[in-house]
Amino acid sequence: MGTTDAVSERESLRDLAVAVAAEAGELAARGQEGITVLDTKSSPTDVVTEMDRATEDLIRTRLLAARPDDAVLGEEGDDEEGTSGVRWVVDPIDGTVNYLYGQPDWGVCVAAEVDGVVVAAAVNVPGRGRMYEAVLGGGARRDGRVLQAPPAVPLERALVATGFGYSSRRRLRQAQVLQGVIPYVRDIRRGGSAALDLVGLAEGYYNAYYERGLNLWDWAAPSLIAQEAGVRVAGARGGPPSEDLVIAGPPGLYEALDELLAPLGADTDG
Ligand code: LIP
Repeated sequence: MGTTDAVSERESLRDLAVAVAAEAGELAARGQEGITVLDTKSSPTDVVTEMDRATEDLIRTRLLAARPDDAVLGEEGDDEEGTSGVRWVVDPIDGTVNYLYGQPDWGVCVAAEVDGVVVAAAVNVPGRGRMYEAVLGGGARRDGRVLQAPPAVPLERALVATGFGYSSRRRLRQAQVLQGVIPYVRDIRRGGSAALDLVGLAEGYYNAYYERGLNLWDWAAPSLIAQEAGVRVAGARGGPPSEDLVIAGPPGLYEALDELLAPLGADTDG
């Protein structure tokens, strides 16, 4: 595929991601009041609501109606195989506990991979009236406004976002890691949504972010938006982001946070 064709495909995938994330966000927002727990997953606090499932069903229906040969990987449904080389990676409601408690900080995440590389993304945050989108090599925007993350600050002046898993064993370990971080940074924020943490770096709401235990659907879409806004998103020691660890920050600060986390074993359960 030529360069022009590739750019055109990426923009088309972005447009579809934005349209589907917008409709899904409206559905989820309408269903938030009075929502209750439908089921639990990895622990009693790892909850799923009927809106998680209904929102992902809508996203899958719209994506496959438009592009029936694509694959889909989503948090709540079965993997859908495809033949086109495009795979959609979907988190219908990232920040599920925030959503359950009636809070605004949750997001609908839709990312498109082409041959394993995320090339287009949308994160819809209905509670804040914000739509984030990005195309690989084409920049990141929030409601049409170009996003450029602030430059690195020294670690001791960095506001660092992080999150914690759902199992008590991992949370104890993450609290131990946090003891090795909190004395050396400006402060910590725990917002409850990896997606909002990562797009928050693009906005300048935070200087850096790290978390262990994320699934691909938690970070695929927001990490492209952050990267296109100038943020480095990787795993430990410059490796790929993964369930082991995601670290994000502008160049210079990513490396400083990675160096702080390395001896703490932030990418292991001890
Ligand atoms: C959430 C992540 C968050 C993490 C939570 C949870 P969910 O995803 O976005 O960063 O700290 O424990 O995993 O479950 O709301 O889709």
